[in-house]
Amino acid sequence: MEKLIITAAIQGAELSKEDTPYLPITPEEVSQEAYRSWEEGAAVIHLHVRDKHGKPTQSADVYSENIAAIKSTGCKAIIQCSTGGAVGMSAEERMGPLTLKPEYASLNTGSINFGDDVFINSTQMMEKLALTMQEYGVKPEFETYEEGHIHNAMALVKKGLVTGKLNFQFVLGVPGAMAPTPKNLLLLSEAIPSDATWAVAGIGRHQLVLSGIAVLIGGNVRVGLEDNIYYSKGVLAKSNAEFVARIVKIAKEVGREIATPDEARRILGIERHAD
Ligand code: KMH
Ligand code: ZN
Repeated sequence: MEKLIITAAIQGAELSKEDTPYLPITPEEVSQEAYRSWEEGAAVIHLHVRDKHGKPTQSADVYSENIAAIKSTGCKAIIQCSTGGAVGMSAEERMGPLTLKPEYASLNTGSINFGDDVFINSTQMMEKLALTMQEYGVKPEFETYEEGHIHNAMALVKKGLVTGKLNFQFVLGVPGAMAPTPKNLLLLSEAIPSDATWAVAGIGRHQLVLSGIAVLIGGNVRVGLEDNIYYSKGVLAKSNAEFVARIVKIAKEVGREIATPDEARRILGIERHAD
């Protein structure tokens, strides 16, 4: 089994301090959370950012400010910029951080109901984002919320818009999309090409169970406040680092080693960009 790649999704775009006071919002808070998550064993930071009012933004300037703050802490994790942004943003808006040429970015490969909203990822949007990533030398991670999204991702590959190693993130448990069950996770992990990598991001309390399964069967894991704010029933996590530390503990118990950022680059086929 390959070493375990842990991604920390430290903020997201759909929550606020009202949901949890521990959500990092400012560049200072974001950088501290990224640093602590990396220190505990996260190889990848899935990054969203907020403007001065705490509103989600895809502004390249704000991403740049947050990335500089993260780097200034000494955090060496791979930074994966979101191109999902927040529900309702256009493809143009969402591609903002790509101009910074990050090493890694999320690429959502299908539309879903997202709670009371609709998260739109039309073929045209997916192709535009994939092409822009290709032009900027950014490795995409396919964000898939149900099985049809794997086919959409493979259509991008067939069109030559995504090349090289394929990496999938199965986001399970969004209200409106695929249920966060072990059976569904197995189904998805068997539906992708055998040389692709996969990770699972379970929403809410399902984060822990699905992460545990991934650790055992060779998948990778995404944890963090973007997907789950509770460490245990009724107990808010005080930091993303708590979730990372728990996965490291589980992995160690079952003999799965943790990938460093450089090892994750090799496994995921990511080209290192200069700091
Ligand atoms: N905020 C969600 C609607 C991504 O980062 O690529 C989309 C999202 C996915 O968070
Ligand atoms: Zn996200």
